[in-house]
Amino acid sequence: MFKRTFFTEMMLISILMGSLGLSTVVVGQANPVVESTARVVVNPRDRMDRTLYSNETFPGVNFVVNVTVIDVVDLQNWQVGLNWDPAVMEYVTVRVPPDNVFSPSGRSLIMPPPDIGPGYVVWGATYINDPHWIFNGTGTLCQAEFKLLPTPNPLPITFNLTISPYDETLLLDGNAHDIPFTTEDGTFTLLALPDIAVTNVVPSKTIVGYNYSKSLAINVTILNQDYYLPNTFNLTIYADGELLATTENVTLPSLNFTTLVFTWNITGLLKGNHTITAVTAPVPGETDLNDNVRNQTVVITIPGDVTSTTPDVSDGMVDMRDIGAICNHFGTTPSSSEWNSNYDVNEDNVVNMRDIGIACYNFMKTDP
Ligand SMILES: [Ca+2]
Ligand SMILES: [Ca+2]
Ligand SMILES: [Ca+2]
Repeated sequence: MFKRTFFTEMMLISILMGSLGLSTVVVGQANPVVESTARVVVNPRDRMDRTLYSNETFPGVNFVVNVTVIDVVDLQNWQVGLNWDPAVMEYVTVRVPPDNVFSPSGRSLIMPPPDIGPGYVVWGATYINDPHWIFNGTGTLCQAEFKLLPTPNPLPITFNLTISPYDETLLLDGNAHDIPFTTEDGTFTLLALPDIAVTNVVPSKTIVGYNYSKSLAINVTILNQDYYLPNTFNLTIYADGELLATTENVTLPSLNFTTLVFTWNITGLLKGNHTITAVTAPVPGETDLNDNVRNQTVVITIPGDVTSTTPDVSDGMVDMRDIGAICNHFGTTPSSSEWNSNYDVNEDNVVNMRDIGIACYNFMKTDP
């Protein structure tokens, strides 16, 4: 572990260097007895509610805490030890933010490499005090970054980020004397947030030759984004705003997805844009509802109109751009890496001269 003596020596060197530089600091001067009310506190950056949400703190996603000193007088050196349960979170880094307590001094900081171990980090900073400058007041000492680890514990769980006692956490004045302080540990609660999402709506084709399809297969993928718990969802599919299908009471383990297939009868649909909408009803306690709805457009157009100046987007006209695009997919089948069902105009699972012939038949026709 980081030894207090090491850091104290470093600060004495700092003071000595300051003295050699004609600092007004007198080493050994009696420390005036001041009733200190300084506090060192841990709190999450930008999260004063001290709550971490599982959908923001998946394992691998980092969060940052501030270590703040409140109402300090005559601060020139600080050292902070932080402790945590290594089964819950993992150390990433420590840093001093640009607005840290020593930034008004304009000096380069002297910072030893942090002492890092399982469930703890000890770190500190000071500066060459020449000319004399000290910090008074309230400000950020440093920031520590962690990432949350998966936990088998039932949620919610509460965990602490604890400030080490006096041998590892120090506030020192310009004469390397201790500034008394109290500490406030950080307490965090990780909540299970149920979250279901429609992640994909994939029709068998997105560009349909008018009168060539009787129905489309619609693949809808649902993901349980809840990191910890299974969720049971109901899914409703709409076609052009009309109810097409419902599926109820499908249970997904945490972080698992399923793909459900629906059939959309498109017989008699007119040319133009048509919309498939997949909606999962909120599961109990769910707050992120933006991803519960997903739309997918299907275009019904002149057979052979498969592209435009925007690749793979039809424009209601068959020209050489379309014929060339179909030719570029000539010979492809569903097992081909280049397969794109939109180029199989007649839907016989191969792009060949039949598809090119259909496009040629409709050459330079426009819609409607
Ligand atoms: Ca959701
Ligand atoms: Ca076109
Ligand atoms: Ca074909």
